[in-house]
Order: sequence, then C-alpha cells, then structure tokens
Amino acid sequence: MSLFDEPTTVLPVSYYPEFLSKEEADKLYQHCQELQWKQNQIRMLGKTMPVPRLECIYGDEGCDYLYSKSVLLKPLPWTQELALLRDLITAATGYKFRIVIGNQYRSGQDSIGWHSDNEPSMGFNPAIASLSLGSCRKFQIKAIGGRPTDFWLEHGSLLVMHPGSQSTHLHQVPKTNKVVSSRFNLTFRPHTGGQR
Ligand SMILES: O=C(O)CCC(=O)C(=O)O
Repeated sequence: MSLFDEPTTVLPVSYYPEFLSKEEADKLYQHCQELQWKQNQIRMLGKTMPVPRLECIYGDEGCDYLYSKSVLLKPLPWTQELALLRDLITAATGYKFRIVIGNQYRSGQDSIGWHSDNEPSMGFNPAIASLSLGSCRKFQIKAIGGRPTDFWLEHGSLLVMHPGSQSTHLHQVPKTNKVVSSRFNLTFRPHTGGQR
C-alpha cells in the first residue's frame, strides 16, 4: 500500500485531551450530578419515544433551543460553575456561547445517533465546544457521504467543532455493549434567536 492510497482527512475539529486537570474534572463531574436532568421525548417518523440519554440546558434568559422540530429545551440560569467553564472555554477558543446543553449517558446503551447541530437558533455556522466528564466514550465524525473518524473522549477533554462543520459533517456517540459507567457531556453553543 502506498502513502497515496488514503487521502488525508482534514477534520474541522480540534481535540484537547487534558483541557481540565483531573482534579478540576472530578469537581465538575460532581457538579454535573446536581444539575436538573430530564428524560425528554422525541417525535420521529410519526412515533414519540424517549431520547436515549438524559438532557439539561442552562444559559441566558430566553435562549430556548428546539431540535429535531420536536424537543424544546428552556434554559435554567447559569450555575456559577458552568459560567466559569464557559468563560474558560471562550478564553481558550475565542468563541462566545450563550447556552450549554448537557447530555448524561447512564450506560453504554445511552447514545446519540448521526446528526449535525444545524438548528437555526444558533445562527449561521456555529462553533460548538464539547466537554467530556466520566467514562470514556467513542465519538465519531464524518463528512457527509464519507467515512467516520473515531475520537475517544476522555475525562476533562474538550472537542471543538469549528464554524462550518455542522454543514459539512455529521457526528455521533454510538451505543456500546461494553460495560461503561456514567458520562456527562456539556456542549457550549451560541444563540442568535435565528438571526444569521
Ligand atoms: O456526547 C457527545 O460527545 C456528543 C453530544 C452531541 O453530539 C450533541 O449534543 O449534539
């Protein structure tokens, strides 16, 4: 096989495995256990079913977030810990955020399927920063029509999806039959109320 058989894939993401120290990540994991998690219902293909993970949302007042035309998330006010983390991520990336959506994966059977985060409320070409805490899970990203690249999202890591990525790429956290304990994921997002 020659070096030229596989084209190099340049992904519109950056991954920082040790964005937080172990101590900072442990503290934030504990804080996440106290957040207001909800079992939301999603409507797909004419059926209503539970979302396969728990969700929460915190952010600026009025920054409601509707996804898949069926799940409406209404932000609670920022906790001090989440606001500090938002500011830390903004200082590191230069991107500004108005909401954070949390995902709680209780076991390997909790997941999020292939999707892009292209909801109009985030405006044109949003940057999304995704912080992981707890069990390591596989995150896959692929160009639409392309092959997936895997990242193993570690405790305290940050994955940044840069502007444009939601138009060209899909991502997912697939189910796994391996025994994995709880994982929290916090996705910091902009909110423009639909203005581009
Ligand atoms: O849990 C993750 O790492 C990804 C979450 C995600 O894809 C999303 O919230 O849109």
